Amino acid sequence: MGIVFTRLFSSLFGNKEARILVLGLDNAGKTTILYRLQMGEVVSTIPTIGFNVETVQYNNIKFQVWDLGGQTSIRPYWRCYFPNTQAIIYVVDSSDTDRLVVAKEEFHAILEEEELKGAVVLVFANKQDLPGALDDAAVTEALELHKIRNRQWGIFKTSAIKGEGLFDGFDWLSNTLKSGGG
Ligand SMILES: Nc1nc2c(ncn2[C@@H]2O[C@H](COP(=O)(O)OP(=O)(O)OP(=O)(O)O)[C@@H](O)[C@H]2O)c(=O)[nH]1
Ligand SMILES: [Mg+2]
Repeated sequence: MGIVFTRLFSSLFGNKEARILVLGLDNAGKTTILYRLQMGEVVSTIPTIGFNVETVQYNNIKFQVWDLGGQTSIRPYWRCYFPNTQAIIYVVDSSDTDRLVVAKEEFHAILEEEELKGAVVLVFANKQDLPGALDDAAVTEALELHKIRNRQWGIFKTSAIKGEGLFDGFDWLSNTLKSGGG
């Protein structure tokens, strides 16, 4: 199909494409979430050196999901992936309370980035199945989400291992993107 016809076809049926970055500290559960979304299964992961990218079709949106490694030495490379991003999914290990301050600092550094000014932000308070995990209200406070200005954001409690909360987050994200966010 020619490009014009493809575009017309897509707009008639509400198909939209979105480029999503999944960011967060190492061990937060980013890769587990990516494959849970894509395959509906828990896969055993190793720390990501570089990135994984998969396409996830959900709610008439074709999400191109980029999962980047979160280790300290790799974080400076996140910015190479910033251009043309419609949404960021920021994943937090809600049980790793010792590193929430670092998670907050990395998060607010991302929000400052010029190239990500228009991106919608979805936070996953992950690992809710673990004892001592902070709930969404506590993670909201720890990440200082209320300081966010001029941007649509949402937070959802998830357990990637149990498959809970991920699609609630994606519902919110697809509705937000369809209504013009990102
Ligand atoms: N209990 C529990 N463990 C989880 C959950 N999500 C991920 N994990 C585990 O946390 C560990 C790290 O998960 P990954 O998905 O590899 O983490 P990552 O954020 O991709 O880490 P990097 O690639 O190093 O940035 C693995 O042992 C996962 O099985 C969850 O919701 N609950
Ligand atoms: Mg990973």
